[in-house]
Amino acid sequence: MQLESSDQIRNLAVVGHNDTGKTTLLAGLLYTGGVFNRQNRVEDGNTVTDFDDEEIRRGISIGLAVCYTPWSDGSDEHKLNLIDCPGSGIFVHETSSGMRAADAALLCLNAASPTQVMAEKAWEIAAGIDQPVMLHLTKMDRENIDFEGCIAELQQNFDRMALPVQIPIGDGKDFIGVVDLVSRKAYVYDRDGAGRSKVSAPPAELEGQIDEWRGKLTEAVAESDDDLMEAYFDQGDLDQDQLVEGLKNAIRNRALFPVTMSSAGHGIGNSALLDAVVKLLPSPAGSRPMPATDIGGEPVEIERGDGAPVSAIVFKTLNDPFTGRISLLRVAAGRMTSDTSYWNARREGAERVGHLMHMQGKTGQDVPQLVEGDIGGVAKLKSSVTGDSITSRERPLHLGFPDPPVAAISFAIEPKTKGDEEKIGEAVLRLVEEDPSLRAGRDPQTGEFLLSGAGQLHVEIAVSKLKARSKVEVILHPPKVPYREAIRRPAVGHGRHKKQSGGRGQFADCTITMEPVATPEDYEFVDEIFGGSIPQNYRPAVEKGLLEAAARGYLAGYPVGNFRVRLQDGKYHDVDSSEMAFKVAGSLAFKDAMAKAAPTLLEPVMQVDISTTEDFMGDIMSDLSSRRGRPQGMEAKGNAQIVKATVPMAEMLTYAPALRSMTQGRSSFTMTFSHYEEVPRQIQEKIIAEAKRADEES
Ligand SMILES: Nc1nc2c(ncn2[C@@H]2O[C@H](COP(=O)(O)OP(=O)(O)O)[C@@H](O)[C@H]2O)c(=O)[nH]1
Ligand SMILES: [Mg+2]
Repeated sequence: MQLESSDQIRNLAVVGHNDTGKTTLLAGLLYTGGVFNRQNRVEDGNTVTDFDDEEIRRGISIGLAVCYTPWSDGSDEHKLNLIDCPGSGIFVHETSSGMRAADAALLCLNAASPTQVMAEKAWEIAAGIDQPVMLHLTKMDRENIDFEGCIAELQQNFDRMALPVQIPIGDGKDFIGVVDLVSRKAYVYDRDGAGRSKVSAPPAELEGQIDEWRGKLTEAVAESDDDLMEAYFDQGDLDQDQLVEGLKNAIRNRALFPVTMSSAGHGIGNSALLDAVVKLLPSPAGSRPMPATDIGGEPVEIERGDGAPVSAIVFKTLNDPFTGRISLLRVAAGRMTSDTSYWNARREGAERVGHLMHMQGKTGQDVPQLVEGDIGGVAKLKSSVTGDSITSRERPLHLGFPDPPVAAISFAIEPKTKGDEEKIGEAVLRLVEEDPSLRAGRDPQTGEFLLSGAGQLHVEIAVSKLKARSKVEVILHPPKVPYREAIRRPAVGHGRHKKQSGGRGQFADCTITMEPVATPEDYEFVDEIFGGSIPQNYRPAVEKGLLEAAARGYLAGYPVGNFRVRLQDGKYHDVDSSEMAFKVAGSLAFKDAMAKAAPTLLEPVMQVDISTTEDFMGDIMSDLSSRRGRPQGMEAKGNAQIVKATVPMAEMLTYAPALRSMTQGRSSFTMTFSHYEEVPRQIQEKIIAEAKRADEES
């Protein structure tokens, strides 16, 4: 569709918990808006926004997806860009990315049970970026829905100023439509799913309710603005224009949160919702500019309007096996045109934008331009990835974008077929590009290829995608813990390598002292040889042999790290000594010293921050202590409590699912490496015994 100005656009992030009916609602709105001539269903796997194979197979939204519908308010045609955001906590980065690209959030809440974790998270994200929110009650066709109770719950959970702008007509199976409180019109629907209504006068028996709710709305609007307050006192009411304009402003300023409702499964409420979005929610031009910093990192306000320099954020990268790579863009300022060269400030390079598209899920329709505020896609960008800004070369800047969360769980991945290692690396790289909250890389110590994400399901889905797209199958297992070995006291070690077998023999002899130093990373080699008991050119060979032995470990095969070596004495032979012989002597001296230096095992200890609520605190603390955790204190942050603790990594490998089931998904955690610490005696013995067994088996 052709667009002239950003007043015609509404950008809406559709957010809320899993299973509230968001994807169904969007499919319904596209039907109502005339994009499709039928209601597509999640069950049939044909919705526009759940297009990924994994989404269809699992019946849940995993990645954000965009679609749009035209909608007219009677005089002007509008383009409603709708971003379907996943509703499970582990994909919260997708949700915050989608919200960043929108000007308002449509927070969907199951009318039968409106309090849900992901709704709370989305609410917090909206508050953090100062974004207007429309609350939307879904599945209004369900039995026993208590509308007034719902509103009270929303006011308690979210904001006192959560107020209906519509009320339901009928309930349960008899829910047939809504009354728009602002226009006092009734929208009544057939249950055919098309979602286009007959607009009529409201049923007489609802008049009392309408007056009551409209009164509350009017009062709240008056309360949000001093001038309106004055008018309200003078007139005893607000006139229609005052109410509409005041309501729009209050919504934009987050002083009021309008509540709408639907039964998308039957198309009831669709057209009323589209009307409300167009009438009440801000267009890009009426929204605050997207946050930005200049290339020096200083905050700047972007210029908007006619002739403004172009800036756009890449908020998602799709990698479809058939359509290839598509970057989703939100234009923050200016008018972006096809076949134009722009600039990527982070890469400091030109970025050629080919065909711009309006997107319905993964399908694009070529358009010559994207006007300011619009959302669209572009194929095959050369270098820009999710989170990058595309701007004019003259006015480079960075648009604000959420950082991916720290990964909560890691798995080691291994190809089922030997030799697929390289293929995996390539394919994983593409996945990370699509989903920046996945991390991948080789652990330098254990050599394992690690794939990390926000939760087990997150990593499992990545593995399914690898299989489906790149035809590589991998095995997942918990990562190896990178233990280290260390010494606790100084010791002298002697190494002598002597072999006489026919011709030329081998001879080397050295004496070293090993002593512990504070941190595992520290290592020092001190040459204390006076005179020539070992000639200069052989001394590095001693060090080399010793270091190779240290890397192989002494107790259980883990590298030894926290020591200083003094090379003190030795012997050599004019003919039989060689570098090789001194390397062997060095490794023998190392082993000799280790045996006397009270060797021990060290384990990585993680700093763990758990965000939870008061009621789960007791369970979390006692579980942490069973994991050898040490509490470091607590901190209140809004409604949440942050529990801080240090816990050995070995005890945290399966923490994500444990925490989820312990707290019904109402907690999250982050984990970063803190320091190395000695493993308790008994556990050491087990690890050493296990290493011996593995060694014998191999
Ligand atoms: N009764 C009823 N069920 C619905 C309605 N909308 C969606 N559903 C069902 O709720 C389930 C979840 O829907 P979906 O759109 O995938 O929710 P999402 O996870 O929020 O995207 C599906 O089985 C839908 O068929 C509705 O209006 N009424
Ligand atoms: Mg969905």
